Amino acid sequence: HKDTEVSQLKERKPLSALKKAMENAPPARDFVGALKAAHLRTGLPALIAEVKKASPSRGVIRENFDPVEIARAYEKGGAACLSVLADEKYFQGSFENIEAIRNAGVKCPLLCKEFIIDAWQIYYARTKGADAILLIAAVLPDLDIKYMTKICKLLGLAALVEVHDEREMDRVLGIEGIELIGINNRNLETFEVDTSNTKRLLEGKRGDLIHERGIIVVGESGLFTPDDIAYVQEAGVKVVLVGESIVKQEDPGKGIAK
Ligand code: IGP
Repeated sequence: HKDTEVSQLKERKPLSALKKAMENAPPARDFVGALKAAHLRTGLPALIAEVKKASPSRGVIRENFDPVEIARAYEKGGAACLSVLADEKYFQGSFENIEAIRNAGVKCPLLCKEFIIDAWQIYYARTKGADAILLIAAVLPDLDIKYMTKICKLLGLAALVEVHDEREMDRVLGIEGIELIGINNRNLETFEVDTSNTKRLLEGKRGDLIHERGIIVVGESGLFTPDDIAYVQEAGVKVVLVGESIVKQEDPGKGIAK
């Protein structure tokens, strides 16, 4: 993702303007708390429902895409939190979508889905009303993950640190203070999905360590059927992140189990 166009970085607002925008932003809400509460209430994996128009592997997933309408349907359907694509180039998302959903009064906490490569983007996401930030281990050195999770904490944001293989999982487990780890079942280079990825990465010592530390694991990508959800739950996840299979439904909130 070297060539990811990070439009917000091209037009960096001066720090004074950014600070002011952060002060005026609606306060950060408890993303992790919402996930825990939903899981406790139902005994099922809590759902992070993704607002996603298109993807590099599938092209346009939903033609008449209204982010606020989709977000409202997810909330009504029982999603605990939402993930909102901000990346423009590959996913046709935007930071304005985050802002619009937040301003529409949707109560589910919002994860900003952007390729974060510079800490400045975290502050920017906060000005748009984000409650959580995705940090992708495949594109960030350990030191960056360390200081970016600290910045998130200082701003009251949750950090979801995403891994897709054992090597990345071990790197992330070597960093203190990580609360949320996402296991991506999609290989970011080949786009292939394999839900057994989640299971493999939670076996043995890694799973024990995650359990001991009380880290919450999110199963991400390629989850389509109740069997898929049951499979990753069995593997140890308490939260799932689902996009395609629900965003393409006529009523995106309908299939969600409360
Ligand atoms: C959702 P799916 O297969 O349900 O649409 O996947 C989500 O996991 C996926 O969009 C995703 C993603 C990412 C997108 C996971 N990690 C990083 C962009 C960047």
